[in-house]
Amino acid sequence: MTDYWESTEPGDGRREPRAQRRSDARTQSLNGIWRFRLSPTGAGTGDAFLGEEFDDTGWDEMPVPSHWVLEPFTPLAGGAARSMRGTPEGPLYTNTSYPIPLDPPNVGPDNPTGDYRLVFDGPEGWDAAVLRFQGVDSCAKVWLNGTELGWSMGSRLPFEFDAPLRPGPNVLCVRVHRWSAGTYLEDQDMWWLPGIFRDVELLERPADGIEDFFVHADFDAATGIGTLRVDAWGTDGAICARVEVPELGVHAESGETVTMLVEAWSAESPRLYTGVLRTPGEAVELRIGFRRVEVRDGVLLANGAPLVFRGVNRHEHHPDTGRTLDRDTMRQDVMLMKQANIDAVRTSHYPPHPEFLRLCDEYGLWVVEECDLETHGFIFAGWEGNPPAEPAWRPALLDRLHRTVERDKNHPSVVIWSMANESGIGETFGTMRGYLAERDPARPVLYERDPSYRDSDFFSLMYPSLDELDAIGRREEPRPDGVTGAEDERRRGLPFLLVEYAHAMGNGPGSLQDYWRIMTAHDRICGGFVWEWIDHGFSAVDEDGHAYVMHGDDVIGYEPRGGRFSLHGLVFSDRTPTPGLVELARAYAPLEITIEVDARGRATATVRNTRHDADTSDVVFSWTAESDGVTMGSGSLAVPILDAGAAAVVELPLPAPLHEAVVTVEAALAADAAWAPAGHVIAWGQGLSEGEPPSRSETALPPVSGGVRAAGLVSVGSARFDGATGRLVQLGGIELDGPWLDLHRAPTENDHGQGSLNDIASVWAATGMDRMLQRVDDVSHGDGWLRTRGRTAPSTHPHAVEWTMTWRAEGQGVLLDVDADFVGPWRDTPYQHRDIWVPRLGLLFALPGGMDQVRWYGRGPGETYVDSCEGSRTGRFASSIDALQTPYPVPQENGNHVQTRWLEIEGAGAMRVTGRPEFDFTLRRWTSVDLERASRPAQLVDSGTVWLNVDHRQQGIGSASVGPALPERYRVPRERTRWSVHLA
Ligand code: IPT
Repeated sequence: MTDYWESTEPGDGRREPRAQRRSDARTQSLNGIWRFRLSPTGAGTGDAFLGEEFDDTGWDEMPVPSHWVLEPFTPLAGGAARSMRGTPEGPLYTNTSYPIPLDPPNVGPDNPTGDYRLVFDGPEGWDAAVLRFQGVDSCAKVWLNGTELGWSMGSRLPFEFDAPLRPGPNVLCVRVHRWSAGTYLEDQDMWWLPGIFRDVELLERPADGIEDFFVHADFDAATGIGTLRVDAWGTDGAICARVEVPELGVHAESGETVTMLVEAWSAESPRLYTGVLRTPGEAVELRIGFRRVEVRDGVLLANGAPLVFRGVNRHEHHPDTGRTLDRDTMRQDVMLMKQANIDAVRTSHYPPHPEFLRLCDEYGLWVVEECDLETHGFIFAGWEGNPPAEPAWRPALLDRLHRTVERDKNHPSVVIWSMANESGIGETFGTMRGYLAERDPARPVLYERDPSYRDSDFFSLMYPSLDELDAIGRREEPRPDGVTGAEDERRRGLPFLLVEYAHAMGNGPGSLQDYWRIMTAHDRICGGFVWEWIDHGFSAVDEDGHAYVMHGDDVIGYEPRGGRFSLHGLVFSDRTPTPGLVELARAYAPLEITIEVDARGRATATVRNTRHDADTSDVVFSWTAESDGVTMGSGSLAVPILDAGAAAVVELPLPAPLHEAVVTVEAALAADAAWAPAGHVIAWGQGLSEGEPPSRSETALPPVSGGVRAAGLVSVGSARFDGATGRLVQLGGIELDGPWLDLHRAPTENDHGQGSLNDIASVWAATGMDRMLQRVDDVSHGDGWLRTRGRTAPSTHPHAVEWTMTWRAEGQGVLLDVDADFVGPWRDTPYQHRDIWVPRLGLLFALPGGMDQVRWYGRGPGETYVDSCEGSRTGRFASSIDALQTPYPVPQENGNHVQTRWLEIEGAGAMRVTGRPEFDFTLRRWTSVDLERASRPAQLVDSGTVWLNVDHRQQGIGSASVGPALPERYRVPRERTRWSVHLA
């Protein structure tokens, strides 16, 4: 006989799935400290623990809810209680592969199994009770007072049993298997975290209670009429219950349809009407949001208006408790999202804790709710035996969908059901789709992975390039392989939903604005969901007491590991926003503000309301004008109230006339909102007036001579050079060294590509970009000038950059002109099949370690890259050098600033770099090579020198760890380049 945990059946003995609710029926939480014992095989501790007399005092204690792999307890081998983190017994992270041999539905005898035991006093005076588990990973069998109630799989889904309680002490026993047949359906890219990780509760079931209910609340945008029908069921089928919504004057019966004028629900205007559904035995809270979501003429509409999701994918994660989240943490996610102008969430890749959806209803987020289903790892079997294609698995797949839909059907925020993530193709999707069409025809259905899209109301892809997305928007995408003409034609008529885009792993993603511009340019595209919201890292401390963030590669002695792919969020594991979230907030801004400043210093602002439905009555506007970062004027700005989609042009009362002015208009919340205080900036725009190009003095220099080298120091204005090497050694009062022509950066996660695909970092390593040697061929100088000519190249290879640096005294300092050319057979090498480009083209200086403060004028205050800078303003900023570093948990290139006009560095003396016209800079206390070598932040130590990179250009950050290669326009082209910079 097969063991139940290796059965393709979803469970046994459970009650029918039904709606989550708040009701006046009593509840008793069984959360708390339980007794726990881990065993190495599926047999657990045997049957003894079921006995009432069993003495469990020698067992471990385990909080419920929690994942046992994250809590301290006695290891299988014995010894003192400790956490399993970092060992193969602890949390394991895989991306696509299964952590067990692919032999469905078997998982093998080695199956860590936790026996849980709780003795509790039963409630008094209840008619009947239900025992509910909100989530157990991955399979649980349950006994009450020695009697088996049943078992269940489906980790992120609730299950319930009738619970024959008795007065006084009751004994609840739960056996939880780490691996089960359900594991084959749960191959989401995340940590494998077993345990009773969501709430356990007793629910009173009053006689004449409401077993289940379904709120149908439609909204007709043309008339403003809401249509309400609440269906109700008791244990024996449909029942008659009272529907009371006092605010709407509704006093109706279940099953009855009533209509009235209402305000619609939307993410921007989350209007909820509170009511009660009542039988003699029970009163259930109703939170009704009227809205209609539909696909019409290939466009997704909500309440009659096109819906474009400003979305993110959200996993549940906490750096200490894994997927056990408290309400405050869920609320924090919602607040942070709303503050960053995010209006939609895909619950990748499973139903979240039900409280999260309640918050989405209340605060306003559109939700694409995904069923707990992913069979990604069948890719390693060529999709042979993929569960959606195997009839034996059909009940299990349907069970998961039923439990998703039945639990969450009453949430207005849930607007789309997603049947699965990355689960190949199979007939069962048709069955699932059929169930949805019948049970809940009011919500469109998504499934991304089947190229025929026959069971989906959306055409959808992950990680297309900008060009591919644009072609899709124009409905000109190529026909995919393996689909029929009819399927292709149907698909072309569907709206396009970008289910995942922009890979926020490490320092990334780039191109958020580019994607958003394409998404909003075409009706067909109903928005997208960034991958993803949060890094999945665990808090950890190394042997030396340094805190670090544990990722998939930190599990020692275990394969396969998904490695650092566990860290790809817009917020770090502790929910600190990354620079990527700053950029996204601007891309998703609900108002578009563009400013034009003409030559006479007159400025106008065009404000366009790009919200879905809300007007701008909640917003106040203000303006500021700055010249070289100094405020010249500011004030509030009267902008008429704009309906969604409307625009206005207003003139700005600038003080006249301004030279090189930056004019900023901000839109901020006029009053406190539920999700942000008054004054929170939701959108801004900037305009720049053109200044005069800086004048430059040209001294005629003699042509480059051969081999002249001076001894000792050579002065040019306030600068002094080593006559032999031509290197700058003194500037004003400070001693420094350099510049070296620098082509290298510490690769970002995205530079590493995915596998061998788009792995530009290994091309850089092969081309020796990190070990360039600088040779000086010639130094010549005269009155007020010095010129150095040289060649920068790695050992081994024939390719090089030849350059000339010419210095002239100018003003208080020196003007440097650089002329650099790529020479040699950059392609005639063993790696010629790869496209080679360089990460940066610029100059590296070594400054005294005593430098510590910076001021600059350019983009800021956070880090910026050429493909991720529109979320940062142009202005004057100040920081310490230490605060310029973004603490990515895996060290990599960070802290760049594009479009810098000038930079002042202070500490051990002062230095100023002025762009002609602009440059990129980074400043750090370690080198790029140190940054590349470090695997944890604590390994980055002060080298005693401050390293300043002044780049003509650094390449963008992109999304290549999963997405397309970096678009060409964000690369650093390998071509002859001339640029200038002034140092003083
Ligand atoms: C895609 C997955 O759906 C998501 O869970 C995550 O793994 C992401 O990739 C990468 O971080 S699937 C991939 C094959 C594009």
